[in-house]
Parts: sequence; structure tokens; C-alpha cells
Amino acid sequence: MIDSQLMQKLADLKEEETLNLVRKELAKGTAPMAILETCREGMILVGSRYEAGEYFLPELIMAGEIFKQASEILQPAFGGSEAEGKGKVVFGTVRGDVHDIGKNLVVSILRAAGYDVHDLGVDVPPEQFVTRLRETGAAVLGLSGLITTAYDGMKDTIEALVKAGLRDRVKVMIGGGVMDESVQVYAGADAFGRDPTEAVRLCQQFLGGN
Ligand code: B12
Repeated sequence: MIDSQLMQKLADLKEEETLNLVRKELAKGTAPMAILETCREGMILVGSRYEAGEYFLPELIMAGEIFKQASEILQPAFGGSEAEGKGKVVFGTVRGDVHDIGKNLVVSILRAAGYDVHDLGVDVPPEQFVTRLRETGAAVLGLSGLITTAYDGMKDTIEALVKAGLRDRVKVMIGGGVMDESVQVYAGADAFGRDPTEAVRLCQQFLGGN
């Protein structure tokens, strides 16, 4: 059982205590993905406090910093080796959205699982995805988004793929805080994934291999 304090300490922005709890859980042998999930729940609590007017932008930034440090502590535990040649994936946060903590996590876990990931960063315009898909010949596109305006960023990106004649050879998966199956349908994506494990499973499904 993960110490329930972890989620709470992160939500309360107690940096040192949060990071110590992460180290303690790792030392106890708790699965890194479970620790990560508990941290993510802490971030959701931060979001609720922001919505309720208890937290403001500086608190969101602080929470982001703590989460980043926690994931750096967890990173080596995800193991794996890079560029095992399981296939190419282009990834990015869509236009209008600058959230990248979740995206970065998914990217590093996909790399650890052996995929060659081309990360385009945040606020990526549709044309940039098209260009990189052409250059790399990647057969999978991962789109991340955390704000509701990202729904259209995703839709526009997929429409750009259609216009460029790439849609038939590129599978598109979406994810991020506010995304779900209904956005998948709205944007015209092939799949929605809730977390990095699902991203890996989808890549296996799209590209074959284990
Ligand atoms: C930290 C944070 C910020 C930081 C981001 C720092 C950074 N470098 O990313 C800063 C301070 C910059 C920020 C800015 C803003 N934010 Co903000 N932010 C958050 C917060 C608290 C946490 C997000 C986070 O990192 N979560 C942790 C990660 C690990 O989770 P995740 O991103 O969901 O990713 C996981 C999965 O979703 C999945 N996943 C992610 N991507 C993908 C992709 C694929 C393909 C797959 C399969 C899976 C997958 O795997 C990840 C790991 O498990 C959320 C609250 C929340 N509930 O999410 C608000 C939140 C997202 N922000 C919000 C808002 C409103 C804003 C601002 C507009 C605020 C403002 N007034 O300026 C700006 C946006 C500016 C912009 N244009 O983008 C709202 C969005 C509301 C909405 N419905 O649109 C939220 C929900 C807060 C709230 N409850 O009101 N924010």
C-alpha cells in the first residue's frame, strides 16, 4: 500500500516531504508506475484547488516543479534501453497548449520501452507534425493536451494529416488530463490512452512487437 500522505504532501506543495516519500516508496519496492499515479492524483488535487480559487498560477508552477523532480527520481526505475528499434513515433503537445509534464513522462517511458520517439515539444502547429512525420516516416503520432482548447488543436492536426495524404499510414493516439474517448471521436483519432502504460500498449498494437 502506498503511503496516502504522498498525494496529500504533493497537493500541499511540500517539496522535500513529497520527494522523501517518493524515495521511501521506491526503497520499499513499490512499483514506480504506482508511485507516479499517486503523484498524478496529487496534481489533480492541485488542479481542483486552483479551480476553487485556493491556488493560483504560482502554485501550479510549483506543483509542476515538484512533480518533475519526483519523476526524475523514478526515471531510472523504469529501466529499459533506448532505440531498440521497435518503431518510430512522433509526439507533441498540440497548438495552444503548453503543458508538458505528462507528455515528457509518456515520451520517456516509450523510449525506455524501445521506441524511437521524436518529441516536438509544446504548442506544436499542425504543419510541424506533418513535416516531421514525412521526414521520419513514423507510423504513429502521439498527441497530448490538457486544456479544452486542445480539442481543436488535435482535430486540426488530424485534418492536416488528411490533407497531406498521411492519414492512411499514420495511427494517431491522444491523451492528457481532459482527453477521453469522446475527444478521440471529435478529433478523429484512432485511440485514447489514459497513461504511459496504455501508450506503450497502443504502440505495440499499432507497430507490432512486445
Ligand atoms: C502543472 C499545471 C500547469 C503548469 C504546466 C507546467 C508544465 N510544464 O507542464 C502551468 C503553470 C504552466 C500551467 C498553465 C496553465 N494551466 Co494548467 N495545470 C497544471 C496541473 C495542476 C497539472 C498538470 C500535470 O502536469 N499533471 C500531471 C501529469 C503527469 O498528468 P497528465 O498531463 O494528465 O499526463 C498523464 C496522462 O494524462 C497521460 N498522457 C498525457 N499525454 C498523453 C498523450 C498520449 C498519447 C497518451 C496515450 C497518454 C498521455 O500520461 C501522463 C502520465 O500519467 C493541471 C491540473 C490537472 N487536473 O491536470 C492544470 C490544468 C491542466 N491547467 C489549467 C489551466 C486553466 C491552465 C492555464 C490556462 C492557466 C492560466 N490562466 O494561464 C495555463 C495554460 C496555458 C496554455 N496555453 O497551455 C486547467 C485546464 C482546464 C481546462 N479544462 O481547460 C487545469 C485542469 C487546472 C484546473 N483544474 O483548472 N498549468
